[in-house]
Amino acid sequence: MATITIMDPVTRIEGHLKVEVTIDQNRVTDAKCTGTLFRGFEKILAGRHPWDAPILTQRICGVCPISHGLAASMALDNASGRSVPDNGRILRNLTLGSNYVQSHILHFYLLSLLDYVAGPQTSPWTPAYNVDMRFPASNPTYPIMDHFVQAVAARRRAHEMGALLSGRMPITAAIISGGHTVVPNAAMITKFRTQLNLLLDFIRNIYIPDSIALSQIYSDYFNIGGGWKNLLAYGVFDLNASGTDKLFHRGCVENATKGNPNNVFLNQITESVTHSWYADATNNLTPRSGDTQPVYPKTNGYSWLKAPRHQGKPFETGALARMWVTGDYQNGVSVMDRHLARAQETLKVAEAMLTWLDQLTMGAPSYEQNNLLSDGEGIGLTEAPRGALGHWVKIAGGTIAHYQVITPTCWNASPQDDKNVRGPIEQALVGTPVMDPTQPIEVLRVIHSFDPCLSCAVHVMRPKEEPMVLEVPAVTC
Ligand code: NFE
Repeated sequence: MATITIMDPVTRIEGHLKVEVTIDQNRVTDAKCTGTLFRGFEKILAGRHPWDAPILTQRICGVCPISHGLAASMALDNASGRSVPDNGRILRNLTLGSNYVQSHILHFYLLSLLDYVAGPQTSPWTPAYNVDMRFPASNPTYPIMDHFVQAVAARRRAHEMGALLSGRMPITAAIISGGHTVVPNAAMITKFRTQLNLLLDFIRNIYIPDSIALSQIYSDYFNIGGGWKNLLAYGVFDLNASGTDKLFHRGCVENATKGNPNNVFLNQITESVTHSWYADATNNLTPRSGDTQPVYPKTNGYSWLKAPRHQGKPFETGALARMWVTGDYQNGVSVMDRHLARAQETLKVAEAMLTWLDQLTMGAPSYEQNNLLSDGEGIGLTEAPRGALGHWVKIAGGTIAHYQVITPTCWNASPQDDKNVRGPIEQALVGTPVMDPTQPIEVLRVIHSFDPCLSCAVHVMRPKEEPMVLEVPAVTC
């Protein structure tokens, strides 16, 4: 007899996700992903000064704020026709690269590994499911728990590198429309290079071997969690001023097709709200004309996430999609392929950062001054660590008239669309074997392989209590 298991909240992700799976004869037969909070940043931005967008949208999430600051800045660059000097482009890449490295290390060691290794029976490793833990925790020749602790230090190092170039992390005021506010100097670059080399040691000698060891011990997970196998990337890390050359390319593939990817058609990206708590009048709009009109409760609605589609189809985004579209990794689409592609991407980005450091020009500007924008429209497309990220802005009379954000997790954790087609994580869960429905560790492994961040996808909540008024006392100096 089929049983329904509800995981609410799913832990060791960012933000609030509820997943409901139907399990029949020890196999998942249906799945529903629910984003349980309303984000509302599109509403917050309306009427604000355009230059507020890179600052405010970074508050969407503390894990990938750099990507939001960059996407907002790129949208404003695009709207104003502003160009970014080479130093600005490279500093943006280095800041984002630092954020990628910290995010991927965080994901593998702190958010995912404990699905495979029984950690010490103490907080923060407990409570936890305790089935099918094949990765030995205390093997003297392979001290995975030592690596876990080293990963915390490595992640801090990556944050410190970002802070060297862009001020306090994780959220920075340094990435703005027109470039980057920092003028590089030799001391800064030397310190950054020293930290990066230490980080590269960790990635090459610890993270990559750990990801390979995991994939060998759990090789069955190359056949679990594939889903639709449609992959999409906007591309990221501009290598020239026009952005036509990128470290990771733009493109998409269907059913894990190898070879040259297809084009991404921006006017064929739409968001279905049939199963989302938004007004049906806004169904299947492109983000250029999309709207954020909450309707709760709603018949057939089960998530605060909309359902983004390209040419009407669901697409997975993330490190595997980037690596696949660029031709760096085309082994397959599965739980273990996501982990391996993410680890290999971390190395590729860190190695590229070393070369970018050499391309900075001391004393050259990082920012192009330009007139204040009063009317215009722009799109900022980049890649956050978790995948394709887009910001769409319209400006009228000097303020933001319209703003829409589609995050990677909105693509990945989307609910069903108007044709009742499941989102990527939902589909990846179908067919997953579950040994013990009371401890569905296999379900958790599939979900975690996408590295979901529901903070990015949904954010603002209204507590039941009365509004709280905070008075900030005057400061006398
Ligand atoms: Ni909150 Fe984010 C990333 C973005 S995921 S972490 O990476 O954009 O939706």
